[in-house]
Amino acid sequence: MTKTRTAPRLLLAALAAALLALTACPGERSVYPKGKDIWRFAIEETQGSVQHAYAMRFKELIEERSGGDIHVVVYTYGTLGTSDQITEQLHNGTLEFAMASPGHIGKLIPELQVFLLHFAFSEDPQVNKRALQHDEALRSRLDDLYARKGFKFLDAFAEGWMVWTTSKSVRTPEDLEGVKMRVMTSPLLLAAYEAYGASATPLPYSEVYSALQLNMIDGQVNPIFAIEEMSFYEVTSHLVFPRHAQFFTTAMTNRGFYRDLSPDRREMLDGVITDLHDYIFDVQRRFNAERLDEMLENKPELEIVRLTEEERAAFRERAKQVWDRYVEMVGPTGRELLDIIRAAVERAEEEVE
Ligand code: 6CS
Repeated sequence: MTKTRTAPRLLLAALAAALLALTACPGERSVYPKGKDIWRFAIEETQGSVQHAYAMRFKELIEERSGGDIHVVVYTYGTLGTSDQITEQLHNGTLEFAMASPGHIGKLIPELQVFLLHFAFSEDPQVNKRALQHDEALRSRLDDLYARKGFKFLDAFAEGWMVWTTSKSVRTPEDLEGVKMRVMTSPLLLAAYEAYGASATPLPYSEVYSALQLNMIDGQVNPIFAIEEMSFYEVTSHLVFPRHAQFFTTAMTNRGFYRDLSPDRREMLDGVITDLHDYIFDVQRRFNAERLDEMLENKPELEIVRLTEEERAAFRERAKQVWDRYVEMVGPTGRELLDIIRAAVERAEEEVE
């Protein structure tokens, strides 16, 4: 967020505020109810997604626990622009809450690209859940990183295993040679896919379907629920399961807004965020299982490729150089966060056993 762009930013903020007053997710009233505090929450995904389930449950709990004094408006992806634009609006204070996936916000907070490293977290989603939910060293480090940019970190959670959609079978890094893979817009993802020989193409989420359809890219990577919900499977022939990484996202709020909340409201909000962690873990697991079945029902000719342990090892080997690249790109604070995460995962592994 540079300081030199104040005037355009104010104009954009005014436009966003006008849009915010007029638009809302279907099912919402387009005019804010009178006499209630309005909390606006923008997500990076469409209806029926994991983030949508999160935001709708957030709305339900906040409205209930505030005794109806707060009205939450949820903005689905596209309503207010791309992920980068949502982040900007949260920073400006035209939104109170937003989802921020490291694949995009990693441009602004480079350390967060640690969440994009392959083979860096546990293969047991329960272990990662525990580390993200309970490890104080990790959570307070994340809080510092968000604070430096004017945000308040609320939570981080996984939305499922990343799956490649490709136009051919991929079992080795050589199979990815020259394959144009769409990635999110954080620079580390270029290094991650280039280490496998692929040609990484950063694009906003909203442009992926047409890029696949027009053969501008050969593949992309996302969790199963997203591949179904965004219809990427319609324009792909193979679903490849390398289990190299999970899709992580974070929920955040405007720091000034959080600071100015009354102690009661802050406690209520913190409680809702804590309760959502368990809720969303079950939702993502269910969505990813159900949506795979749905896709196969709609398109039985989809080829499913599940990599063996031996095949995964070849990718793991190449991924290690990207960990070094991450430290080179981000510097000592990146190294520190990587070490904190590895230690948090190790501790959680012992606790989950
Ligand atoms: O690929 C993306 O850009 C997006 N994927 C998901 C599952 N959520 C948000 C993110 O922007």
